[in-house]
Amino acid sequence: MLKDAYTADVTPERDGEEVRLAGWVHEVRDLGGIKFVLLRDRTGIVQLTLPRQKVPKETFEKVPKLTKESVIRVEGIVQANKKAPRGVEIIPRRIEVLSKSNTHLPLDPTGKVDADLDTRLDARVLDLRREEPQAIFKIRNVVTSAIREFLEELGFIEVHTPKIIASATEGGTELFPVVYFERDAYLAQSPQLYKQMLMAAGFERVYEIGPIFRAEEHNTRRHLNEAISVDIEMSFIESEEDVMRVLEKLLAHIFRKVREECERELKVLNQELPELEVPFERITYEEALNLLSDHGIEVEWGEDLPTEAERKLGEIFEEPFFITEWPKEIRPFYTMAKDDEVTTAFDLMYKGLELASGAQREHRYDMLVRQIEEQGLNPADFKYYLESFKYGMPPHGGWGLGLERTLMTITDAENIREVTLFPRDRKRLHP
Ligand code: AMO
Repeated sequence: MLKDAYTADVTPERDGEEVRLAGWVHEVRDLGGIKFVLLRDRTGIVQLTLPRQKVPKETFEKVPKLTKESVIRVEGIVQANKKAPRGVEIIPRRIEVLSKSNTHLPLDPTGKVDADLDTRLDARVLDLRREEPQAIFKIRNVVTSAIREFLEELGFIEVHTPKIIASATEGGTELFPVVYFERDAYLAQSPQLYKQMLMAAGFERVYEIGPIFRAEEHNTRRHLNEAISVDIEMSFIESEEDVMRVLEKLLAHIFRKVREECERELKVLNQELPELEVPFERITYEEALNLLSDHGIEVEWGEDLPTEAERKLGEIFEEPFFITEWPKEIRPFYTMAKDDEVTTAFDLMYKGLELASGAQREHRYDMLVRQIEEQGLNPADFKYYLESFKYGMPPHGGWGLGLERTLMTITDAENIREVTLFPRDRKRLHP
């Protein structure tokens, strides 16, 4: 390795020790007889101090030629110094330039010069060097680890289902067509049909953390055209309550893990995470409409909740909550109905965002075919899916949780693009 320590490992207690560090030139300050370089790596920043008398001439003379954001490697001695940032500095013996940066930067990664989101996303690689995005993506990693840990403890196994598919699952309008040899194919909007087929295959409990593709035409702050969804499917449930309980406990577990493991990152983002108490409150769709009406927002029965309504509910409920018993006409064909009007479908809401939706599924073949037809779809298009219901399909249910939306609530990001490395939206296919 070219280095044996991170900048965060350099502490006053290591006074006198020799270290080898490497990273980016954050800043250079040249005061003539004494020069300073701030060296940044993924753990933070340390000051290199070069008094003319104390460092080799060749090293001293290299400093004025260092360009910001160049990658350098440093060998030097740790020196405790109360006046230095964090009370410690490095007196370098050797500085080696591993990769010189152009002097004209499209974006200032020190964050001192404000840039709008579009400029930042255009120069995303430089933007990601900033402390805040670094914190966000470390948290994102802790979140996915927490999900795997929690679900596997409950006996779920991770699966990977196809992302090139032949038929729509969440309604036909949001599909991305792809050229698949001589046939029509699409990018998967959801692992829905496959996770259900795995219930017929006897897996009983599966989860997937994978991409979903939605040809949403509108640019909003909470939609992407490619997002990551955390999906589960679970057999032998008595009702949708069984999968809702998994979901609420998972969210509480995620928050706990991030609180425990991301103290530094939360501080960088200026966030404090609450302890989420389970069970979350549950209100029916009808109760939600009444509540909204009391607050001056009228939504007609059978309509999806508009953004404004979701936001209002986010003001009324401080904690995450479920909306249950959604009307039949606005839920997908695979949802099990409760009666002629409402279904077992639920949404998990928090901070004005829909984080997840799920339901118990219709596992009875004849009923399922009827529901496909009622939605104006052709059962023949679902031949292989439907086949799996003919030879023993247990009662089952599940949900899909948006990973980016979950991260928005944890990091308080105003825009979903902030929590996505290289977001895909209507206008953005690069970088
Ligand atoms: P749904 O379509 O509600 O349900 O998607 C599940 C969750 O995925 C997230 N999500 C998105 N995030 C960002 N950008 C998007 N364009 C986007 N679309 C969806 C949301 C949403 O709550 N098959 C069902 C799930 C199930 O019943 O198991 C489904 O896909 O957080």
